[in-house]
Amino acid sequence: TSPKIKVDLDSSTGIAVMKFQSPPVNSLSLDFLTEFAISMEKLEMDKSCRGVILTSAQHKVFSAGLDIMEMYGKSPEHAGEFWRAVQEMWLKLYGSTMVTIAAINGSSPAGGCLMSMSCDYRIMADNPRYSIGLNETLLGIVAPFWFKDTMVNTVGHRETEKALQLGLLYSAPDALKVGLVDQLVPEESVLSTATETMTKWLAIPDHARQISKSIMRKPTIDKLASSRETDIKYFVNFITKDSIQKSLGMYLTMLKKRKA
Ligand code: CO8
Repeated sequence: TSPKIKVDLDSSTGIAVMKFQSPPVNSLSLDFLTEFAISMEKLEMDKSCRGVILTSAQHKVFSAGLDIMEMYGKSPEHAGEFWRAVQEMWLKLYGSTMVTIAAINGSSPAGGCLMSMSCDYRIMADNPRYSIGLNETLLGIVAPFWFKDTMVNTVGHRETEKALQLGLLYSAPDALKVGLVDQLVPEESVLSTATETMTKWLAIPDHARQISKSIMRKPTIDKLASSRETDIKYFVNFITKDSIQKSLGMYLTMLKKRKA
């Protein structure tokens, strides 16, 4: 199978670009998440790499979030394996010692928003048609505590409280207003701006920046790291409920219909 993520490391600058190329919408399947974790691990261990830019090769979509097909009509064993991979993605990204920048060149709902928020800095294309947010409640499912924690750490408690209950998807301009993204630029400049920003972040002494990042993020990471099995059990129990499967089924039908 062809790679779902293209990794280009420029060892002269220390900047790697991870380009998601899993058509049509870069949904986070088990295969995608596994590849992501392996790529992150390789870059983390590579002394010549100090920063990673995440971006999409797809037109209009950064990532559609978790692959709903991995949660629909699957066995508890599969659901558990999938959820472990989702945890792994977040632990590796939120806890990375490298500088991470999301170059959000399209819509970024749910798991896509989580990935973006897990980076150190977010640059989004200034297209009002692109949206980003944790819209889980719209699917009748619930964003887990560590999704919530990541959003609280990004935009604060009050905004998160509203956003999670309403399943808010913010247009790019609204996302900038609430601080969900740091900067909007024309679509064609998203990647070049990310590279320029990365250069500034890399000018800071690594050890001092890394420790500062860890001071900010470690308590949030430890909460999940110390309760992974409980979190997996909770997810599997939740997602395999008939009522939740029914909600997901209805949402999938709506997705397909909307297209026609
Ligand atoms: N998973 C699987 N398939 C998807 C997904 C997805 N997340 N998103 C889109 N698709 C499929 C569509 O059904 C469609 O399939 P087909 O071609 O067979 O009809 C195809 O991808 C293309 O989609 P669109 O035609 O909709 O493409 P657009 O470019 O018009 O729109 C969007 C792109 C904006 C990304 C749109 O597809 C969209 O809104 N997708 C849904 C996004 C979403 O709601 N994701 C939520 C996933 S849940 C999650 O990430 C966290 C869950 C936490 C679980 C906690 C439980 C305890």
